[in-house]
Amino acid sequence: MSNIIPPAVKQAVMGQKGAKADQLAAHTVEPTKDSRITSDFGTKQTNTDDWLRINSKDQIGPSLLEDPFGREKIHRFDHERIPERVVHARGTGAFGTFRLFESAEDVSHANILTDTSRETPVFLRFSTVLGSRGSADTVRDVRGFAVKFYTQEGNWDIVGNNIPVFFIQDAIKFPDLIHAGKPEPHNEVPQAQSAHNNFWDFVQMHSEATHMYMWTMSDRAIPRSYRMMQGFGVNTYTLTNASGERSFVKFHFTPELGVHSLVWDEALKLAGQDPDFHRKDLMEAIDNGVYPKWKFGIQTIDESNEDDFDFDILDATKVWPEDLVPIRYIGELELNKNVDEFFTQTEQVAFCTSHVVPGIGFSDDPLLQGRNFSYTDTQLSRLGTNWQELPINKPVCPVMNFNRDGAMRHTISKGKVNYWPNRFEAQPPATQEEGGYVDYPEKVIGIKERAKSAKFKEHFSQAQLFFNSLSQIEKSHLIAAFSFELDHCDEPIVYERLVKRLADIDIGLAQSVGKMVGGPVPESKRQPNHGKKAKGLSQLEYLPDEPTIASRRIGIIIADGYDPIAFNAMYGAAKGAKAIPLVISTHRSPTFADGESEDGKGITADHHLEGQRSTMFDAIFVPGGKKSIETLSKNGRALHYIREAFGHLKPIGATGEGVLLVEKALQLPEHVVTSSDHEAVESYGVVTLKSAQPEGFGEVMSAVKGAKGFLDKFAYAIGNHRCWERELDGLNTMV
Ligand code: HDD
Repeated sequence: MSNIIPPAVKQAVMGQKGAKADQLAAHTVEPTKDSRITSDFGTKQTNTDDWLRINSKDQIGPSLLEDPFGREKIHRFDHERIPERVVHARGTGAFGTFRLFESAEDVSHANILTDTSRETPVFLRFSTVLGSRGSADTVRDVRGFAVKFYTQEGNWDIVGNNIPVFFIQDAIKFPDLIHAGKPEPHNEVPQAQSAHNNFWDFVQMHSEATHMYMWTMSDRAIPRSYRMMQGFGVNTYTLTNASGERSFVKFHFTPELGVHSLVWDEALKLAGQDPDFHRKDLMEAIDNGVYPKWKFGIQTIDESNEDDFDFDILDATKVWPEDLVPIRYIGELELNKNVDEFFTQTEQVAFCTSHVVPGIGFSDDPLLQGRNFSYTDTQLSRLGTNWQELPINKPVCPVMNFNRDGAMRHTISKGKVNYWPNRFEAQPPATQEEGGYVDYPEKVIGIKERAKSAKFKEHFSQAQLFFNSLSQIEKSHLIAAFSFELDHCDEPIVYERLVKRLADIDIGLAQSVGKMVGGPVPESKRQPNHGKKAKGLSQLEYLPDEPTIASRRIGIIIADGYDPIAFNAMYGAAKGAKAIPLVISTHRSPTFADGESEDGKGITADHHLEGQRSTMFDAIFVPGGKKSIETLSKNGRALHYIREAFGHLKPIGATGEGVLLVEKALQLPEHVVTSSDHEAVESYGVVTLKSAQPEGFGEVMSAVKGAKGFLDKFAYAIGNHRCWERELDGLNTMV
């Protein structure tokens, strides 16, 4: 049964590769040199700058209402905006491909989960939750991870997040949660953050939110890149195999590049310095051919084992610990094409949890059940009826039914009848053999009531599990995040209650936060911390499959008189390793190398020091050159660049006189930044080579441990993302 595709579908999707691309192409216009501006009704226009008016000699006269072109242009502009998403308004998306490398036919008959020869086109939209459409990318928030699979049997949407659990167990509470998190009603403050009284008031009173806010206060909520986050379906879905057996399932996406975050000070600064940081990062990587990839995995539980756990497997505030239910990786998702137009693709894409295909179904997870209503409903107010016909939302397989009419209907449906059954037997529903969706015959006996089962009432065990599983660094970031957020709450009842609540998780946590935010510091725990840990919760467990610096941004800081040998070695090697070297000079008019006279060509820097700050780079490199370093040593911004990058735990490389600049900027005790004349030395993520002889450099940048050349050592430091030892030893105070 698993491979039965209705003949009509088969025909329409032959040559599936690119089926979505072909469909979109049919709706895409691209102006050519010969294109001319026309009105919306097609008439070519000669002047789109002056409204038609009656002027007298040298004097402007009244504009004429008669002008159809003027009216049309203003009218179209007046109506450009559609309502932004009520949550997840800020986002960005890209196209890609899903490939299956292992069939999951033992648990599902869905073709997308069984046919390893297929490539399924996808669209993925990332988002923040609380901010409005124009808010900053790097705020502390959950990130949305919504995937639309354009399968041959219809669209399948996984509308997930980068955190595996949720704040509430029942969809009916969603409006309260979001009202509490969004700007407060009396003054519309604050934008795009949970650091305010209402949010913490609400989650404190809803103890089921405890586990989730432990995650949002962790570094997961300030990702370095959308490309470096996990994706989770969060809810429990079901799979049914060809024999009709059903299992429960959770969906996972694990990034090839590892899971990495910004540091908080950097995230705060980036929100102002480059509010589009994450969307630009995604586009830049795809444009550079470093396609983001995720392994796709499933955790499954046989229906007969539903009650075997001390938590309810339908409760979205709980993870299924990997030690109990291992993840089985069966596929890969790659993003490989940026959108052509933001509005018609990223803004108009509409995801619905209710979009499933045969072999995949829902569970009784009370959050999922409510979501299945909400998403289709919200698209009506956001996009209007017939939103499914928009090119980005249209399935690649045929859509045939008797749903008709409504505003903006595009499809022209031929035929004498628009109902079933009909005398022509036209368009009957599909049989199971033809690929029709068959609902699982679930037996349900129960009492109609507004209540949930007993296991849903336990709220702290997994919050403790998460906290216990974090590394020391992650725990200290979590404490700092709570301290920041509660400092923004000015009503003592809010922060005092929340600190008390933290004693339900861990007394040390409650005391550390309590001391920072004020009010009585709890003296004893309210719940014993069970002390257990689990696999897969600390993000430091997720390192890249292959150590790599691909797509990492390296800022190379120079001024006139820079050392061209060191510069070229770094620039070429970084390009070779698919990293992104960017030249930052004191100015963007040409910068001249040591020995190059001003009538030479010089190089044009990508940016000057004031234009892009250290926050926008993963690593900083300073080549030598006597004159260049003399200039940079007197430049406060250059010194700040290095100090700030060090404070944000980023790798710093320097050669020749560049080492002196780094020493001057950091003023660290001697043992911290060591350097040698003859070989590359790495200390606390600072890699130096004083002599800067070409042989000390090496030629390529490979992020593998143990290599000797300067470039390798620097690449290894970059591949490790950040130097946590600096923070552990208290050296990172200079931000
Ligand atoms: Fe939701 C959007 C993820 C619970 C109601 N949600 C939305 C998006 C994501 C999520 C990623 C953005 C989709 C896009 O990019 O267009 N939502 C989640 C997750 C949840 C969750 C992982 C918990 C498991 N959501 C949730 C509940 C409700 C909603 C319980 C309502 C009962 N969500 C919506 C919505 C949105 C939305 C109002 C706004 C825009 C949209 O749907 O298309 O319907």
